Amino acid sequence: MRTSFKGLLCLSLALCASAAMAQAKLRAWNIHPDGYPVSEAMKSFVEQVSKSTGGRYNIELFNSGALGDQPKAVQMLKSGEIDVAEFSSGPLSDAVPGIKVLNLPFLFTDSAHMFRHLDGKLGERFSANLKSAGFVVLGWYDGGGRSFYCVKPVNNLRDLAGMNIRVQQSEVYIEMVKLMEAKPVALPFKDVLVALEQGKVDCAENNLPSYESTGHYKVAKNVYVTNHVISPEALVVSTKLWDKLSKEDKAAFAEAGAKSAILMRELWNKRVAAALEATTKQGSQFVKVKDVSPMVRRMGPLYGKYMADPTTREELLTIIAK
Ligand code: BDP
Repeated sequence: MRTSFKGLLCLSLALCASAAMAQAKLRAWNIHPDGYPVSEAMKSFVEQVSKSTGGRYNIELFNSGALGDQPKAVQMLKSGEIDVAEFSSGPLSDAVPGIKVLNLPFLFTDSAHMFRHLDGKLGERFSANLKSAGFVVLGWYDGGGRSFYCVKPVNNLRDLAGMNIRVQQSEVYIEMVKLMEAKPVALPFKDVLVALEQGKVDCAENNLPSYESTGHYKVAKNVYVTNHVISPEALVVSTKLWDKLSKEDKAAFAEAGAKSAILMRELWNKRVAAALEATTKQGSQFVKVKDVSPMVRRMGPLYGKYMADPTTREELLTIIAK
């Protein structure tokens, strides 16, 4: 049988068309630069999904907040404009009040304590809350301990009073800084360095890897090590995408998410040590808080509020209990 040129062309076009139809193009949002633990873990997630679904899902990863800042991305994921993202619990909890307790100061003692809860029953409850709001959690990532850092020296809590302190766009963080008698200034992550340089804010608060990767350490050399929030982060996909996935594809996404979380946590610990070393070399001064109880006492109204709220009370009690 002889196949005409026209026939071959039709055949290859049909194959191309069906391949194009079979490959879904998705967009993933990330605030961090290439090489950061979150970025590396997301990259591994993207590769693993592609591998385990035979290339049917082509996820393009946009790093460094290229698609917008975090509060905007939270809305974009909810509406299905983006499909995958990695969020800090701060801005995420403004869209999902049921997870607000995760931002409470001095709730978790360290990341191990946090993951004991997040990898267990409580994590399932938070995931269910997130899912009903449009976010399907595929992995809990580590946001580590956040501390304050300032342009001027800080030796105790009193030194922070009256300061303009940059916080994430997140209710709990704003309330926390007010209770410290300082002034919260909610700013997008990418604007913090300039705000510190121009004196629009005196201080900010973050974990060590972000303190280093953003260059904040060049201006705010005085770190007051409070670890006031041990902050969870989450790799999420939109429920819009999730609902369209087959049972097998859901399993592939979930497995890739879980694996990426393991990788992220390993990379995180190394990065914390490297950031401490690098910023110390560059002249950052670290003053460890001697006693957190005065700060904890000031947070009283915040704890009271979440204890009184039936949507958060049970979670809070579970964490306090162990
Ligand atoms: C970093 C978090 C990132 C937040 C950022 C911030 O990983 O998700 O956007 O802090 O403070 O540690 O805005």
